[in-house]
Amino acid sequence: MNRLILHCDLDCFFAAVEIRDNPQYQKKPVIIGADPKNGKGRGVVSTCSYEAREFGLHSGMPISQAYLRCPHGIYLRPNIEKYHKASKEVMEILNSYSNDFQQIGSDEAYLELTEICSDYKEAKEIAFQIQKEVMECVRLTISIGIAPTKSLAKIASDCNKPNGVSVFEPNNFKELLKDMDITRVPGIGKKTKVYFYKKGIRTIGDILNLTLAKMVSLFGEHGKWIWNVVNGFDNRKVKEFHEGRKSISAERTFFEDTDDFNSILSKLEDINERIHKSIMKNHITYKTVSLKIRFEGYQTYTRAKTLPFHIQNKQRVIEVILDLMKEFTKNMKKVRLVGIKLSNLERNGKIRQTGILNYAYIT
Ligand code: TTP
Ligand code: MG
Repeated sequence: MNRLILHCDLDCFFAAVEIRDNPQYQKKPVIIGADPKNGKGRGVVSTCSYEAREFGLHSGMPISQAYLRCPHGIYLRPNIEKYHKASKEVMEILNSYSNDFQQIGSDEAYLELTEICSDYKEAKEIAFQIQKEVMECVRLTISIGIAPTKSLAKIASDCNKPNGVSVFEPNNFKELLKDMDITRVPGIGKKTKVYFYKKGIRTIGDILNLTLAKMVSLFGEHGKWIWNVVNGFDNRKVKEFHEGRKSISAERTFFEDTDDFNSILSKLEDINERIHKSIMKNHITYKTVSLKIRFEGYQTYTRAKTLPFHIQNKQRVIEVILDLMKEFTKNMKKVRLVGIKLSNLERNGKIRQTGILNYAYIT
């Protein structure tokens, strides 16, 4: 139960991209989907802006019905290529925060931060940092839920849209959930909710008041899943380390661009510490160490060094990184982002040792 999982979900994704690229659509009801043809069109709404949602419009609604409710809306056909590019850019940012990353569809992803953050406060800081980076780089807002399980994180990310961060901690999530409508639970949609309502179950609190046995007797296996979700029992992993993985990396953006060497070094040490938690847990050794550095104005450089054989040595990584930094320190501009990547991985690889405590590195 003391895991830290983030669920990130872009706000009204397709519509947000169109509004980003056409500022005249800001604060207007924007609907992406089929051509409404003055109310006679066929097809459905893909998504719509929050202003359009105030008229009752939503994904999947027939476009003709949407037009009836909101004839003055801005109706646009989807531009899938553009959304694909934005999605890729956002996912790259999200993936840079954790190697345990799982993309769902075009605008959602889970990140496991259990080994990366020590507490919920730290996870919340990362969530704000992600929002800032997504806004700066892709100019979109993203809502983030933080919780001890994947399903609770998904419920949380939906609680404070748009551009929200919601945190469910192990000791308070039931209190936060209890007054919510059962449709907040993934797996209870508009159709299924009717069965629950018929039994007098309307809020998540009503489910929390039932025993597992009662839920199973009422709704079978589905009831068991729902009961487990709201009670925080969901062991699904975000992503296990897999043999095919080519690298482990992490990067961080500074809240303010800096040329202070100590802050840069401490950020690098922090990143190094975090990736080594995963490295050690999965018994991985690596041979190539890469530095990524981005300066103000977005000039980005990567530099790598391949060692003569595989190692697992935090200190050595920092030494290599400092070595790779040297070429930039002469006329150092302000730094915006730093990252470390370890590649040429081997699982359960042999680590050469010289002393009892230190892993060897021979140049
Ligand atoms: P969602 O994340 O479900 O919706 P959203 O991002 O538009 O809105 P929210 O702020 O509530 O997260 O889906 C992501 C994109 O997928 C959405 O922008 C459009 C597309 N989509 C469809 O084309 N058809 C659909 O039925 C749904 C649900 C989504
Ligand atoms: Mg979304």
